[in-house]
Amino acid sequence: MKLRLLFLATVFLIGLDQSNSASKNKFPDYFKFGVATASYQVEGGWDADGKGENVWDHITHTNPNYVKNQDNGDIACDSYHKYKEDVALMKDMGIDYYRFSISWSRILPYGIAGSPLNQLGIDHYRNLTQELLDNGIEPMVTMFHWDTPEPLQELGGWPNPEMEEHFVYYARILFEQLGDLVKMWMTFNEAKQTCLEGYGTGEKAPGFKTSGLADYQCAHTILKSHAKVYHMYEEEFREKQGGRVGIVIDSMWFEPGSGSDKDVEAAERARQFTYGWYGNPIIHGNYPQVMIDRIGERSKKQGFAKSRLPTFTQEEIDYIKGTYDFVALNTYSTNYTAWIEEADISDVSYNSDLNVRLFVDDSWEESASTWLRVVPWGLRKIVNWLSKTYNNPEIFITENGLSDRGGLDDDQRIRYYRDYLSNLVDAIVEDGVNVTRYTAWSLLDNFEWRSGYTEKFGFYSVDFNSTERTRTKKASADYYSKVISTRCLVDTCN
Ligand code: PNW
Repeated sequence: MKLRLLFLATVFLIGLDQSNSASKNKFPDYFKFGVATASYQVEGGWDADGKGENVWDHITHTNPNYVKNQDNGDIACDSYHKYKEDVALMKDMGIDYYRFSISWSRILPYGIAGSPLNQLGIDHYRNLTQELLDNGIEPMVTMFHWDTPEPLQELGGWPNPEMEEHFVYYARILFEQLGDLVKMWMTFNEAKQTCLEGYGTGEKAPGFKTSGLADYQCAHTILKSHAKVYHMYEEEFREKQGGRVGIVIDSMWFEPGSGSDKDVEAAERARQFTYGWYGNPIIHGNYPQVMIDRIGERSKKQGFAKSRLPTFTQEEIDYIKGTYDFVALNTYSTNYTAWIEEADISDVSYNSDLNVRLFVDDSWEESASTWLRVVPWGLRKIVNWLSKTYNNPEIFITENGLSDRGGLDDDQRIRYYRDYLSNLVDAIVEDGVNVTRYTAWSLLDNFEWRSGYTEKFGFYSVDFNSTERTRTKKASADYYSKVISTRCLVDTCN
């Protein structure tokens, strides 16, 4: 009984503390707020107007149990047809920019360099972009958000270095066909998820499990493809179009599980194996030294004649280094890290190369996603780390948000945004970190990959049982609108 009272009192105090915890700092005038979606998760129209098949179409059609409830993105939110309504919802919220992705298979149904262009696909994205501009919303485009054209997967997908040629061909079409309207480009969304989950753990399409090999090959191709597209824009388009190009990298914040040197080392190693795997080559020219050393040593002991981590030549290092106009981060949560004894040498995998135990504090509030605990202070720490590690670059938060099981009175989401944004504004105003954009995931409840439609991230709920895919506003949409219009989290800001 006593314990129970203590518990209730603590919950009350924490609750009280949280309700007063929103920072009084104000977001600077230049700061912009957006929302994000991705093609396969919202568009539907999976074979509409000549679109080709991609790896998510393929896996959900050939292996329906891959996704919870046998859900798929065939219709999703039907945004392919309802894009004008989506734009109206954003306008109503006062959103500054919309981060969406382009479906490669709509533009090039065969995916392959030199294959026929599907004009109706181009028309769709020109219409969407024009609709955004007409409503005062800036388009921010991701070229690739995990939906590899199936014919390219059948040639091996991202571990195959030839993907570079195909991706560059596709990217050129986008610059040529949309570059007059789009000024903000991101080549890849979360290459770590594409590579580690798509080819390492099998958690995402195409579902291969060759960790410690194919995942590193995949990353290598993606990094080279990104660099080539960046240089192509620089040399052939930038002068005329005046846009900016970057890559989106995802990472949790990794906090040492104790103050011991070893746990501190484990945390930094986890950061380098996550953000650094992609960020280090693009910003500093090469993989993080800790990856080169550890994967090199383990490969040697395992009898490989060369490291399983591919190497960049000096020429490639010089070419990749600096291929960004901003640093973009998707982040949702935090893990603690602990140092552990070296993994058995016979184990070939990314996880053994990293060799860190990750865990959470059971008291951290849960969401509908197992990997997503609510840890607002992690956001302040990770942007400080980025700023310090990469020489104070301009940073965009390109995704951040919370999943629940549904409902229009989504208090938990409101608290999530308030507390994460509170930490973000303090990082900007008090710590001097140069974050200029914040993007909420997501505009709509949508297809959450392996979890299908069971985990909801949207400001608007979508009725997936109705052919109309009716959208209904949640309380969090009004909250976010108010933050955007006031640039502050409480009624009285400094
Ligand atoms: C992102 N993690 O993925 C994706 O870009 C979105 O497509 C997705 O819907 C959204 O987050 C929510 O899941 C991530 O475990 C998934 O740290 C998991 C992690 C990070 C990003």
